[in-house]
Amino acid sequence: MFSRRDALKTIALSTGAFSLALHESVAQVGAEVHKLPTLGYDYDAVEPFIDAETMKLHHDKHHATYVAKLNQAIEKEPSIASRPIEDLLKNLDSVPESVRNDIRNHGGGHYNHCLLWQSLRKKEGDAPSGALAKAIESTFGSQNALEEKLQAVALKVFGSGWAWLTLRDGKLEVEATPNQDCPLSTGSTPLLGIDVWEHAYYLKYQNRRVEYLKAFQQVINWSFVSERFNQFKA
Ligand code: MN3
Repeated sequence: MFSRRDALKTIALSTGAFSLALHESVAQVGAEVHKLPTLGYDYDAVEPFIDAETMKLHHDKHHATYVAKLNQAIEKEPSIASRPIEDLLKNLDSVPESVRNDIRNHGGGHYNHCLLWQSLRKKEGDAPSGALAKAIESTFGSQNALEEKLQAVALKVFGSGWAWLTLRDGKLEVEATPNQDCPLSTGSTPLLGIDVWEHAYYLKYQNRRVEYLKAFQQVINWSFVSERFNQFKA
């Protein structure tokens, strides 16, 4: 019997040493190509703005489900197992049609939430710095104007989706996506994502999305967003 593992090894052998290592590790962990990252802080780290119970459920259940379903899709299409999630989301057209929607929804869900956890921080009073601070001023007029725009766009998302601060063609932009669609799929780079699915706020804020958005603004890790801007602006 020629197993999938052997098949992967054979493909890998024909494409060089680096690929071999990558495919070997993929084969060793079976279907679990993508992993749920840790939050990097405690569930109660951003209390009282976002409560610990919501953080735990959001990370341990919702994000974990995106990762599990992403891995199930990859199990069906091992040809995409070695491709980074960014590559899949940027090039959805190149993903086999049988799993394209799964990659869009669950791959997007995985990527978006990885970014989300890193965008939250414990310390209050953090603000954009350096090049990002300057770009915000020249693009939106002020930090306050950016925050108002983010809130307005997030409030307008009908049903489930995200509001984003992105870099598109080298310029800052505020945009929204439905469901788990990732800005990478339409050619921009997300710097900051605000999750406006009800699962992100319903336990504490119920239907009061605007209160959640105001609280979210208090726990944005602007140092992370500033570093990300420098990384992708270059
Ligand atoms: Mn979510």
